[in-house]
Amino acid sequence: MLMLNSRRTSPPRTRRALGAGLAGLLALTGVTALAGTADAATTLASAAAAKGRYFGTAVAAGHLGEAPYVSTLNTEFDSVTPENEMKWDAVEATRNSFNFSAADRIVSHAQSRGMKVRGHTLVWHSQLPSWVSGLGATDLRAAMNNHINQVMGHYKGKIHSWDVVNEAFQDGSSGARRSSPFQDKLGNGFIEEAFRTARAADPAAKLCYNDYNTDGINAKSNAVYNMVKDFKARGVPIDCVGFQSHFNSASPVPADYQANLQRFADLGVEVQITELDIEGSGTSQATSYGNVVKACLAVTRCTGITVWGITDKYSWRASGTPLLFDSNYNKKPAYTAVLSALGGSSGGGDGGGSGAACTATYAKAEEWSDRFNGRVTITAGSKAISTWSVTVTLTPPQKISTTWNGTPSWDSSGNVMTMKPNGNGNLAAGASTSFGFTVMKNGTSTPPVIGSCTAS
Ligand code: 9MR
Repeated sequence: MLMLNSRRTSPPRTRRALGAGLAGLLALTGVTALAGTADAATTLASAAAAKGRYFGTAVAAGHLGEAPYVSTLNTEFDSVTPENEMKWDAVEATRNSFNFSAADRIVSHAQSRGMKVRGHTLVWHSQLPSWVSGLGATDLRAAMNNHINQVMGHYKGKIHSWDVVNEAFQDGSSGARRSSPFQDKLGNGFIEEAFRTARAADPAAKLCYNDYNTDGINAKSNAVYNMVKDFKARGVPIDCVGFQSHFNSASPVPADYQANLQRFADLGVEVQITELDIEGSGTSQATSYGNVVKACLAVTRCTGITVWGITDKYSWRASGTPLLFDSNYNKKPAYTAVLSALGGSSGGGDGGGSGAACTATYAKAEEWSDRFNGRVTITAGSKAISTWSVTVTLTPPQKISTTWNGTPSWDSSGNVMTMKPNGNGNLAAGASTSFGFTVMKNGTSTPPVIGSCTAS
């Protein structure tokens, strides 16, 4: 017997006549599954935390108004790195005139949810305003130190690790420094100076050197290794080395990845995987992701992993699919591999399932011009369950007018509904139940994102 449920908690929902819900209910027969979103029993962040690590992602402030983006961020990650918003051109486009508005949005989002923040990045040859490149040595030194002081000062106490200097070494076999205004005008000492200034600006923040193509043992990573060794020997403040870990078929995960992380860790610095993405798809991508996570877990001083974005649709690799969630925020096999390598358990979908507490699958039912019905089917895993909980995230300005066969509650944004049983919590192993709802489109037909199914 289906039970109609029009109970609402804050904020108030649009109310519709009972008839709309009944019509939708009837239409729920013969539905077509749109997006399989069966979910993990736990999340990347909680699985990583159980291993003493953080699991982060690059975030763009411009996407923080997109409900599924935010929902995935809030559910799965416990550290964020502003993808571009803290770079020199973003915060100090004009000399000594600082604009922190976009970066502040990310930091306050993270702080209000207890997430850590990585600072990226203070001294880098790229995304550098032309006024900086045009300065003479004396002025450039003053500008660099002022930039570090102002930016670190603004975020003092809020950043767990700063990429103080980014990408200062050349690719290839030379092991030489990269030509940049800093290198060319201030000489080799600019990195040391930046780190000393940074230590004084926020003594609590960990100070990292960050680079790419340093993931395996090679000429470039040897050069960075020698610099870190020298810094440690001379007491130049450095706490961590970031390994960006941008991989593709031409630059796969190196066989000596773990050994390379370990040799840096043995110098007495933390190692962090800072910008992970792996071009590809399916099983091979998943295997590579799993190997990266296993390498980090095998190195005691590898303290966290950050992927360089949440969803493939916003990756800097415009035509690639290098991330853990596809363009519709569905979990990819790579997600399942990462969660599994972290010791988490998948709720099904892309390759998981055995022993899962429950899975949740979304299907769209009847659609009208102004609304559509959705159904979520909950299936118990290999054990009987007595209750379940699933989140349904809408894209604003959508609203839900009616629900049935569940007990809804709402978050403060009004976009995320948590559905719990309404007399249908007891399921034998492998048994299913479903709940339904009517979405008022308000101009947007985007399907809702179904979050983690948890059960007990
Ligand atoms: O993902 C970033 C992209 O949106 C920017 O256009 C690009 C500009 O240089 O920077 C990207 O992020 C880079 C990061 O800051 C440093 N390491 C390499 C990253 C990918 O290019």
